[in-house]
Amino acid sequence: MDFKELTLIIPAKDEEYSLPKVLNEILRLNCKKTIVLDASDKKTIHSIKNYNCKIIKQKKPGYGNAIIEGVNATNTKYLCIFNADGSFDPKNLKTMLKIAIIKKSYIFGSRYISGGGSNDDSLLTFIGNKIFTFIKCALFRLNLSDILFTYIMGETNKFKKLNLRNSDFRICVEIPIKIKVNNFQYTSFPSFERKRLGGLKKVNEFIDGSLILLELIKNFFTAYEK
Ligand SMILES: Nc1nc2c(ncn2[C@@H]2O[C@H](COP(=O)(O)OP(=O)(O)OP(=O)(O)O)[C@@H](O)[C@H]2O)c(=O)[nH]1
Ligand SMILES: [Mg+2]
Repeated sequence: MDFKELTLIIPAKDEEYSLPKVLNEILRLNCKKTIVLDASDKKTIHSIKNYNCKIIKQKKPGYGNAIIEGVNATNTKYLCIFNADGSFDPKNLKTMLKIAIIKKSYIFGSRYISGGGSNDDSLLTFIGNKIFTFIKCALFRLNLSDILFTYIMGETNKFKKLNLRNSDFRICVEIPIKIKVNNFQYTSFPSFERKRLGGLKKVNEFIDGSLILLELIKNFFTAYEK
């Protein structure tokens, strides 16, 4: 198995306290690393000037656009969405890649299966994550235990075929629904969510939570496939 065939897409906005530590941790991994930076963010780019990574300044704002632009710029066979805040444990990457290759499937890191967990969940996010995952899996018959973690690895050409459109955090629900609609294989892998290393979270539980819920309902009626 060759890490050279993997690109980590690292979306980052105001992560000057976390991203250098994240890069230190993954420095020795022989995969490509593409940082997709919010265009207004000057501090993060300064904080990583000594690291040799590909940096893309996103053209359109929002987390979703960062993922879309990162996917479009990737030319390795596999890619993985990898947060810049330290919450994703890189020790999972090797096994995730192995499974992606053997099963030809997308891998979803999951906090809520045996072997996974979280240091970062509050009671609110724990309950919210459970409810959203339940609603989504019931509505779309998806067999996933954690839809909002977004530690997702898969084949780059299959990501490109999803034709992702959401500019913000709603892309977290668009990805698995479209994987299901396209009949692509997917599976879960236990992962432990660590606390962010520094800086502030960008997700607002109420605003983004409501948007995600509305997106789920909208998709139930319009479904991307119809
Ligand atoms: N390029 C880019 N990255 C973003 C944007 N919004 C969020 N991110 C990054 O996306 C990742 C996920 O955002 P977080 O703020 O960690 O969201 P979260 O995991 O719900 O929040 P925490 O619980 O604090 O970790 C982080 O690496 C952010 O820096 C954006 O608009 N543009
Ligand atoms: Mg985070």
